[in-house]
Amino acid sequence: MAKYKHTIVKNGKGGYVVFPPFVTQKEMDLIEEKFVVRDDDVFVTAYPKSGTTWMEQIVHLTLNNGVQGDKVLSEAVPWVEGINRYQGVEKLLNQQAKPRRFHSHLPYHLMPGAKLNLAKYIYVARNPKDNAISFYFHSCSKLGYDGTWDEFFDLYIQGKVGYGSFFDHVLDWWQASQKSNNILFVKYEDMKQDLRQAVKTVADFLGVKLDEELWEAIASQSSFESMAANPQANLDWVYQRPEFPKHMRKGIIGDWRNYFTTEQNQIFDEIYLKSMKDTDLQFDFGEGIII
Ligand code: PPS
Repeated sequence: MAKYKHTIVKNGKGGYVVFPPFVTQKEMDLIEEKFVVRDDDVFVTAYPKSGTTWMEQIVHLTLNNGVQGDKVLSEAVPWVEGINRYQGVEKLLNQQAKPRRFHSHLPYHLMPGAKLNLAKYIYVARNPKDNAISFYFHSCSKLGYDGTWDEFFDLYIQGKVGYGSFFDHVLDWWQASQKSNNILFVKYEDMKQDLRQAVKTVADFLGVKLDEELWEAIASQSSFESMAANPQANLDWVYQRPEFPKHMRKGIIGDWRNYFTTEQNQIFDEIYLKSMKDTDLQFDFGEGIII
């Protein structure tokens, strides 16, 4: 089996979780030690490949009066786990932007301030079949993974990919969101179905009043087509392998049908139903399948 590079960190619940190799226990300890959360901080958070960048764009434009500005999105809404690797502690925490805004893929129990409701958190979730496909392409294009889809599928269903099991991640955030007004839980598929409404929901959550013009400007600059054509959003990654698609790959619901075999679909459905049996959370898998 192809090697998926990873590290293992403490999951904040007495166990361990698989992380991408560049987010080690060292970064997590640094975050715990240095990251002082402010009550007006805004965190965009998601299991990887669920629409994080999309929500970063909406939040950034909403808090920036619809103006994209000079910075690339990953600097305008910096990455918490990049505390050591990219921006460094000072740059991450002493942002010019007010309120400060961040993005992260951390599980609920590791997210700065989340358990104490110290800030605002917008969590984006996506149906796990499309998520797995997007994750596979991301792993090949940007993380140097050279395995097949079939091999990746096995890793994904075992939670042996970066940030661990989809189900643990999403369900912890979902349960927390049911008990907290500080967590807005948004689904990728709902954003896809009605982007204008998603923008409104986010603006309301952040306490930003939208007039029609601003509302339209944010929605239009957050469409897949706009973001794909925007080099500040559709970043050229240093590690990007050119033979694979860029970050804005397809941006659709139901692409999993082009890759899942019938057998993989059966295996996945069993795992899905078992993992989701105690929750009222449902996902839209496209073509009217909502489970
Ligand atoms: S990452 O690397 O974890 O931050 O990736 P993330 O941004 O969470 O997810 C990338 C997928 O989101 C899609 N995307 C969008 N879809 C629809 N509309 C818009 N505006 C949009 N922006 C990003 C992106 O295309 C990736 O999904 P796939 O299925 O791979 O295309």
